[in-house]
Amino acid sequence: MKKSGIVCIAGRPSAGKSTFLNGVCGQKVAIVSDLPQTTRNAVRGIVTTDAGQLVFIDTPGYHTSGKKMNRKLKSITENALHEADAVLYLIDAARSFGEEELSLCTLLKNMQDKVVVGINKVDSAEARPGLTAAELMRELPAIPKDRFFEISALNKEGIQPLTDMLYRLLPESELLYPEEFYTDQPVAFRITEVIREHAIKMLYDEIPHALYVRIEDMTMKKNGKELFVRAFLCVERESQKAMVIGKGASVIKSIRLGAQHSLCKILPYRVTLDLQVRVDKNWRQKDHVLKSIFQE
Ligand SMILES: Nc1nc2c(ncn2[C@@H]2O[C@H](COP(=O)(O)OP(=O)(O)OP(=O)(O)O)[C@@H](O)[C@H]2O)c(=O)[nH]1
Ligand SMILES: [Mg+2]
Repeated sequence: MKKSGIVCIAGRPSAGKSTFLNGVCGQKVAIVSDLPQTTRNAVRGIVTTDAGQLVFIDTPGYHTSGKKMNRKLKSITENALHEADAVLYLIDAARSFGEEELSLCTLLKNMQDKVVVGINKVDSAEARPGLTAAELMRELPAIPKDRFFEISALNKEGIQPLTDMLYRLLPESELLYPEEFYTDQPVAFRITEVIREHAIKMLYDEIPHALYVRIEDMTMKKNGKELFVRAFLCVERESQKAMVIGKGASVIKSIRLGAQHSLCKILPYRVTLDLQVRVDKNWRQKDHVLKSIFQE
């Protein structure tokens, strides 16, 4: 009987969770950026091998703040932990062990038997993996010592021994998904995420958190060879709209072309985007918008 189960990837913002997910799946499953709290959903990435199936759930970076949106992000991580057979706790070894790491340790305290630790970014000159491991062992002493792995998610180094250990923690079971699946995300969601990734890159210094993407229309054309998508890039204020459009519409054009190019690489048909900017005042306070972003 093979081993199959759910592995929740947890860690503070920018620890490298989504980079790990993409590397281990060998596909672009989740969007990645330097911006803390890039991930806003429980994104599944599926790895099937001779040993069985690892169903990873990437989660939003765990961060304690009382704001409405952040409370929702935290609950996504907490719910994913509940359904997990194993937890991959990723830590950025290039940053000091701070408040955020301590709040994760509190969260994981009662499930240390399920935890495998990925000490990430060991390729970085600032990385202090020995120190990071020692601090974690002090906080979560019941995690067995053979469950610590030094990795570079970016360079895909040290991954195999870590996934071997994860398999050991999973139950014997049939595959949870057909073996050709590498994600269960609906196409419309992947499109909104890729547009948001390009928008974050272009607007990083200005308004990266103030954005969300809504799809207005999707039509398949040319016998399934081309998907036409009309989408709105939504911001909170009128003043932000001008930044997103840019001088001579140069910013919105770069976002559109960049997203279109990336989508053509990950989807099995050509994608043509019509991208417009809309103002949705104070959307982060609106329940119906948050519901649609969180796919509830
Ligand atoms: N040097 C180095 N950088 C990495 C590594 N893994 C991830 N990064 C970088 O760290 C940044 C954050 O990566 P993400 O994968 O988006 O991090 P995350 O944990 O998913 O972040 P949130 O979704 O915001 O919680 C990006 O700039 C990545 O390129 C690594 O192994 N080495
Ligand atoms: Mg992420």
